Amino acid sequence: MALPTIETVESDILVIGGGMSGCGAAFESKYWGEDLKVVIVEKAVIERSGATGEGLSAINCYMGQRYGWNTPEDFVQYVVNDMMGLAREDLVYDVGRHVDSSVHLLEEWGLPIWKKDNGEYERIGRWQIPIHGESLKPVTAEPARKAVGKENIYERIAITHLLTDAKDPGRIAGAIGFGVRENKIWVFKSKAVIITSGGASNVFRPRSVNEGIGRTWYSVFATGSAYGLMIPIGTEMTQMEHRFVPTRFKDGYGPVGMWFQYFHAHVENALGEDYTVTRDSELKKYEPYGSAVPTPTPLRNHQMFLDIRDGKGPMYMRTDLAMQELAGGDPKKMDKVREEAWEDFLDMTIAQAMTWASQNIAPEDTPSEVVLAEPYIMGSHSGEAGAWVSGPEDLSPPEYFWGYNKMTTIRGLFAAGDGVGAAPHKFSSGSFTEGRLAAKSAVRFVRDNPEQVNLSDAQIKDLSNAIWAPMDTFEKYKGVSTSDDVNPHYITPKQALVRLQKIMDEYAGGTSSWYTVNGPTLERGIALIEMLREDLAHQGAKNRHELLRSWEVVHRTWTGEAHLRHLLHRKETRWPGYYYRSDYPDLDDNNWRVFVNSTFDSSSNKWSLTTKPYKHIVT
Ligand code: SFD
Ligand code: AMP
Repeated sequence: MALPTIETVESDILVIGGGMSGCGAAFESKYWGEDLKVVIVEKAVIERSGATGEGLSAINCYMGQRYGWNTPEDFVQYVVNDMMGLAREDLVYDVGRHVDSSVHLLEEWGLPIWKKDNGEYERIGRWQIPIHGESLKPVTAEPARKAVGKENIYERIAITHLLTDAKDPGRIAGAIGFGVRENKIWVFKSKAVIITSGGASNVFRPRSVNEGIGRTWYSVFATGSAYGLMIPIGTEMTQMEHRFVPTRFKDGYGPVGMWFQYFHAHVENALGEDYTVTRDSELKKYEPYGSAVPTPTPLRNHQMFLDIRDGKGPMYMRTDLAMQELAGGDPKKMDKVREEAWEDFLDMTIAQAMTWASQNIAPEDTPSEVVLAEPYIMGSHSGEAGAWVSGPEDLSPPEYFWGYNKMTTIRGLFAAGDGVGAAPHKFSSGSFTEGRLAAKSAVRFVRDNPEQVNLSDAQIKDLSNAIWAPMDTFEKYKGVSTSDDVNPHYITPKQALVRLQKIMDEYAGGTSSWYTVNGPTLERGIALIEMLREDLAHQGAKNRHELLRSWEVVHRTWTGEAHLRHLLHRKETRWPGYYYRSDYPDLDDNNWRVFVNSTFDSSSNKWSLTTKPYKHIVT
């Protein structure tokens, strides 16, 4: 098959991914850099792309400084505790001090936020406010589209690789990808790049199998691209061993935060016991984090995990008791509570509402099962995997600062949202905020470094061939066997994905191995994933849709490999409830209250892992 045509777009700032952080980055780039050419490239359509495309029912990161609810300092303390002692205080503070104004901006643009009679925002928990959020994404995308101009938005183009400068591999020069609706390779040449292409679902085998394949908690379109793009060019990554294991309503993956905090429900095991009560003493093993309020997310999971391991399941969220208590016997009040209960899922996770309907669950009468889900690799929710970025100049010590806030270790490459490591609990609002902060910094970078970047024709030709190879491979060999899916010359993207998920599930502590790993298991997993990485060059794609899937699995595999290698490096169990190292079962603050960082060197095909100090900055 002939190689498609190649089209080149030049810009000052290129934003890869038009999700929450990408829209923030695009909007803010034009605010500070009115005269600059800012381009967004997105594999879908920014109106509905990314993790918030389906909508959300809450803004989970809001300080409420104008009401005196919390300060950014409180936020840092909360986040560090929730991460069992490990988060970059400078980065977390930076989000905390700017996030409220971002939320107010979203409201000004049309986001309906629940209000009390006195006009104050309603609250769910300490940091969370409820929204009628089905349209959060269109509300966020429209100002970004207006700011950069529709001629600068390149949608339905999947980025497969970042491009470094032909004369300086330590400097970014753009990105390359392909059109998912037309036979075209796209080259984006840019002086600065902001990578906002999201976290990773489906790296681990999900609990949903054939009956509901594709159903996961985090967006199935979150394919680890932020990591899979940054790692191969040698960007330093941090905390890639970290994962988020969400407690979720069973089978529909409905989130639980609203239920625990707003409806004040609790979970009971089959014996009617509440693990937060019966397993209270377990927390003492993990001081000083065990006594933090609220109990850190992994430890809440850990308490439930012990019940499940001891055969005390199923676990039920007592939605019935909570709703009846809130309604207090008043049918009118119950109507309101029922409406809120269903809206929580209809705004955000429609599949959970469908699961309830199909299983005859009326939440005011029927308790609803919850489980621990498969792990997700991400940097914006209760997970902290991502790039090691420079912090803000007014806060960061020299170890955390190299010139431009949110710049990675590749000059001119900035990150935000799920792409930034060691800065969790940003959620939608914080990711949007971090995108804005990265953009402000990228504008300054472009002003300080106005010279043109250099692309190599040879590199573009090689990458174009590699991008299109799965289509060529399929065309060449498709008649060799009677079934397109069974062929000695290629593997399909779906087969590659299933193989990745099997490796991760069995060797990297997924659900079937009870989130448990040890050194030899991880080493075996690394050996298998190295072979998978080689085999991924032999994928066959029937059409452009499968071509997209084949590159998504490449990005997911980089994410999985980094996860395995980081898990092996950290010789302790810091986050019980997220994962357990059976050979190092304890939390070891003396030796391991440090960040684990890695870089990959493509010329030698070798990874190196190091640690970076944890610095206490905010008091
Ligand atoms: O209840 C390429 N999130 C919640 N945040 C909240 O504030 N409140 C909630 O209620 C939240 N909950 C929740 C959440 C997410 C999901 C899926 C559910 C429930 C069901 C988390 C936030 O959504 C999340 O933190 C942010 O969206 C993260 O922002 P960002 O910008 O890091 O990622 P993105 O929005 O997914 O955007 C990524 C974009 O990149 C595109 N992309 N484009 C080109 N080429 C490639 N190769 C690309 N790869 C990806 C994507 O299409 C996307 O547009 S609750 O559970 O807590
Ligand atoms: P979730 O719905 O689980 O994604 O959580 C939404 C928000 O509520 C996040 O900020 C969580 O950290 C928080 N959260 C969830 N469950 C609890 C809980 N039991 N106690 C305190 N915070 C919680």
